[in-house]
Amino acid sequence: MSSSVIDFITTEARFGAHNYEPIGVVLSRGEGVWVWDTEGNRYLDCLSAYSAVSQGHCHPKILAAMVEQAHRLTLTSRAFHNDQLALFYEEIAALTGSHKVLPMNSGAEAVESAIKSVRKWGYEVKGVPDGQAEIIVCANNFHGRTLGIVGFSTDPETRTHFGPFAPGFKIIPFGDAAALEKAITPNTVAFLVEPIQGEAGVVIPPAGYFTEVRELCTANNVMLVLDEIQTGLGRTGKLLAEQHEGIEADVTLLGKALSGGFYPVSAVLSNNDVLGTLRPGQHGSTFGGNPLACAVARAAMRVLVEEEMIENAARQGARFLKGLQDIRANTIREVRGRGLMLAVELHPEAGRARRYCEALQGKGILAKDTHEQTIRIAPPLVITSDQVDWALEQFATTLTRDLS
Ligand code: IF1
Repeated sequence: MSSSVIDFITTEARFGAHNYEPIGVVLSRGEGVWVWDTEGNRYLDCLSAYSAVSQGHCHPKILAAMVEQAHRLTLTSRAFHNDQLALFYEEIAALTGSHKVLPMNSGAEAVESAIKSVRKWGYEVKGVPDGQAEIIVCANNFHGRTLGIVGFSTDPETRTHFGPFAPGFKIIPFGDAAALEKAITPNTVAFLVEPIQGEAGVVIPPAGYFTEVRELCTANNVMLVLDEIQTGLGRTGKLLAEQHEGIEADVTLLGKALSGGFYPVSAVLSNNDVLGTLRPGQHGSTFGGNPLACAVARAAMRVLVEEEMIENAARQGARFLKGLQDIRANTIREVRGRGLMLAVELHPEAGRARRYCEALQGKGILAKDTHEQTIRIAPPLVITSDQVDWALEQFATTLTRDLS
């Protein structure tokens, strides 16, 4: 490593809270699927900033929209109207088939806003006694890092020594509809779940699970809240992951790629009166729904559709998944994926996934490990067949080595 790279890393270590353990690379430029480090080395980005850069790094049309808006008006607060918010509402509602939209900033803020809204709906519409609303979530969930959210995490890393936590959450196994049926009570207001568990290592539920979940929620007047912050906007080869299951959520959460990686933009989408329960002064945010965020998100949604990135994610995801499945390596326990949301789980005796990610870096691939044994693979949705084939060669040569 050159001295300048070491300077960046040591300076980060000197001043920064040590809440991440980044791979030893200092990035300075991105374009499409590629990123370059400060020494000019090029990498294929197989993380896409955890699916926030699905449209590819520095997409020129999103950039142009951001620059144009930034010259005109960036932030007004919601004390006044602006000329971008209504257009954002119309376009995201049309794209997702939603009727009501609550614009927020981070994904966690969208999750927290959804929790507040479904509780309020529970008390004011469903008739749950005040303070007794219950929300069911799944083990191994990941919905963000706020205190409310980590309070119902089952991962010790994300919750230890952050308590005390808010009550009102029940945890059931992911993929088990019978467990959901058993957990529902008259005070249950919602079931909050990821269509595919991302941080857990791209865990895909059994076929038919969400059909049963949808029926159970409908039958018990429980709001189905799908956290599509990572799975949404084309990542799994459809606009929303729920479409693979042929169901519709009552509340859908979007974030990350909603801005193409240019700006924190998230949204709570509702197909019923959940968001209708919010009255002026009962919820808000300084930056939520600001004109710059809306202009960026409008461009991010537009290019996703106009450049057929969702269809490409389905095509290239199938190619990538088959290529990974064809790798004959004793290190691989399981390959999982839907669209371009993929993962390779290693056998424990193969050693930590981190070691393989470091070896992949040497082959020009940036990928991230999760939970010790799994390598997540999520390139931008603009990846081409040639780039998939090249990436597969790097994975094959790396995964057939024993780095235990
Ligand atoms: C970190 C994980 C991924 C998310 C889902 C809500 C949020 C996220 C399904 C919150 C955010 C990010 C957070 C980031 C790393 C990354 C992550 F590894 F942490 F779990 F993607 F899997 N719902 N995920 O995936 O959105 O508030 O971050 O905008 O915290 O390290 P956010």
